[in-house]
Amino acid sequence: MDDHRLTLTQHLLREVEEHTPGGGAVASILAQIATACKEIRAELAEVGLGSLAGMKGGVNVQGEAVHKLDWYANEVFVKHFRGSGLLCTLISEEMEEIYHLDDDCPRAAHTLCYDPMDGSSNLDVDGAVGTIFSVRRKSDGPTHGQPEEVFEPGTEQVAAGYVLYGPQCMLVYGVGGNVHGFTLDTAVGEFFLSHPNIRMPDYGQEYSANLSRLGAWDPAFREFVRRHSHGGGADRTYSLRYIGALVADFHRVLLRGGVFLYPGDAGNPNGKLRLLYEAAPLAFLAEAAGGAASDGRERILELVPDGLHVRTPLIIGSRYEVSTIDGLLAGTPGSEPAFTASKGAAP
Ligand code: FDP
Repeated sequence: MDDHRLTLTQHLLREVEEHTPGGGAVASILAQIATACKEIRAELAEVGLGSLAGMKGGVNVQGEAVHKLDWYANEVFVKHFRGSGLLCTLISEEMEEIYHLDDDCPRAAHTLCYDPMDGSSNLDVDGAVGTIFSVRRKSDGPTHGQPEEVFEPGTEQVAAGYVLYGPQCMLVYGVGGNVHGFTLDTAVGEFFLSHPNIRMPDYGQEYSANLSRLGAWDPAFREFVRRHSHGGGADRTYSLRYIGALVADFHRVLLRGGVFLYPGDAGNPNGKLRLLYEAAPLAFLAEAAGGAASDGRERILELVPDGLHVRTPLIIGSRYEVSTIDGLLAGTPGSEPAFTASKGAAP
């Protein structure tokens, strides 16, 4: 029996160094992220009993209430990268400004955009939460050290991924057009390869959205939900699954297919989710796994941010569902059948 288990570190050395320009540095960054996330996971396991339960007080740059763990997780990232020589710049949901690691910059060639604690409203109910990350090359041009350094499309990301703190702790990363998943063995304290070469199904059976906002959405989204609910007339009906933590909802879509959507609405034309450290990294993974991500008009990966914390509508998941919704938004619902899923005719 072959009981050899590939560790994340072994995998990074093999995959990232081989397939990514600057691979050694990128592999080291991803390994350091994994270490930071193991520390965060350990704290999460204790949080009900410890001093980090509850709200910190105050609001973040998004005007959202800050949980103590939002703040803690951000500090863990800063601590793990300061002095590492791996990153020049950090851009976090929890920091209004770009954060420079000046002493590291001469050696470092990359910038990290991250959401250290995604879905933190789940923390008080022992629900799943996550961390999202995106690695870009630092600019050596005139924008170096300025926020404009990351005002580039998501196609410029060299690696992206997330950690899901659920019943199991999973790390999923993508580089060079491949996506791989790892599960933490808590007894050993190491991530082991559990989901090699993840491919998102061409279509699924579930959709994920905060339906309480349905009345304020573009009618095209309402039409998708109406048609694909039981009795709606479409050949395919979907079940609704909504965890309320983007990482957890996306993870399900990545493995099982279907679609997650967080549209804009009249009061929030760009929706809620942030481009640089939520939508773009997950779009990078979705496309690498054979899925798609759009804002309803354009690929998420082609959107160019004009601020560190800009938001974007997000439709992400299997190609069939994303193209169906894009078709409804464009007023060309007849375009749906034009997409033929490779696993057989899209129903
Ligand atoms: P949270 O505010 O709890 O951090 O990005 C933030 C996020 O969660 C996502 O993880 C989640 O998908 C979304 O907001 C949930 O928003 P709604 O409460 O509007 O459904």
